[in-house]
Amino acid sequence: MITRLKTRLLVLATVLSCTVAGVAAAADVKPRLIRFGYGLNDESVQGRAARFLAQELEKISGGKLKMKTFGSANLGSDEQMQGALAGGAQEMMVGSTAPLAGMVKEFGVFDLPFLFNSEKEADAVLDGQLGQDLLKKLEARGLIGLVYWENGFRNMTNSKRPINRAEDLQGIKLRVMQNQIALGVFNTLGANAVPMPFSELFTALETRTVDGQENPITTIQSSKFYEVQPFLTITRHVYTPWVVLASKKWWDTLSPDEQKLIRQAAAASRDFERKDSRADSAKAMTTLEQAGMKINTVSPEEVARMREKVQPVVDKYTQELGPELIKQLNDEIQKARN
Ligand code: TK8
Repeated sequence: MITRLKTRLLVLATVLSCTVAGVAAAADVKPRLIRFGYGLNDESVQGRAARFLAQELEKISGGKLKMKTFGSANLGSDEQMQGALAGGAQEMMVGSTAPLAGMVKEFGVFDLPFLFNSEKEADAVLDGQLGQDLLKKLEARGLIGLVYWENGFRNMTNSKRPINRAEDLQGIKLRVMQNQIALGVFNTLGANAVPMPFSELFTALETRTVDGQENPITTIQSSKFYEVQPFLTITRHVYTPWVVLASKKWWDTLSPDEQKLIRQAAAASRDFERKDSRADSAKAMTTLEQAGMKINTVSPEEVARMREKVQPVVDKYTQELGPELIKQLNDEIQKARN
């Protein structure tokens, strides 16, 4: 009797521990602590998705893969973190594609203005052949590109005047991301473009070191740019993706089971983040209006004029990035559009 009960208990205990630890128990997964850095604050879309990723990873690894998230560029700007990952000093991060173009120039395709018309087109290209090929190119630079999150369509804010026409940008010192194409585009439109890491931006706007900047609505709201920027102009001039990255040096020390769990959690975070970003964008617009920002939208005719103005920059970088790549890009967009 007693022995039977003991056996039963033993069986029960084994079943329980397997279920609790899930896949991770059987698989080759060691306890690890992963540092994950990002540039925006904890209340941003980025912050919420980082917490989601950490929770998801901990859950599916049975508590073994723990992620500590560091927002507000506490581990450094996008560029600094890219360097830390490549050198193996930090495990993971999420950041914009624009500064990545310094490592793999082809990421510059996402800095070409007025490319995508909708989030759907962006998703198709990012999750399709071109987007995935670009992620693979990162390996030679010491980075593993996992998934794309949405940063989003960018709009302009400034402290001087509403932008109705490109000419209104004359004399405006406009902070741009650290990227050659962005610099060329905004100087050609007539602004005085100033490249600067995001981590220095709020202070630069507050002290009037620069007059304006451009970012998605979600960021303008979460980073409280409305406190120092009275004018918001809806231009949707470019769509910037964020990329979730891992250090290749570190990645190569992981077991295939561990890599699989991280890829799985990253994919779940992508779906969560895109949905959250799109819902947040609509809400953020209302918040910005209530905060007293003066909001205008550039007319489709003016967008067409701006497009024409920046065409020489697009032509220049089409040559530099490779006309075949740009053709593939336009074909994939066209396919998503139809
Ligand atoms: C945050 C940045 C930000 C980007 C920028 O680290 O720099 O303006 O849009 O999201 O990556």
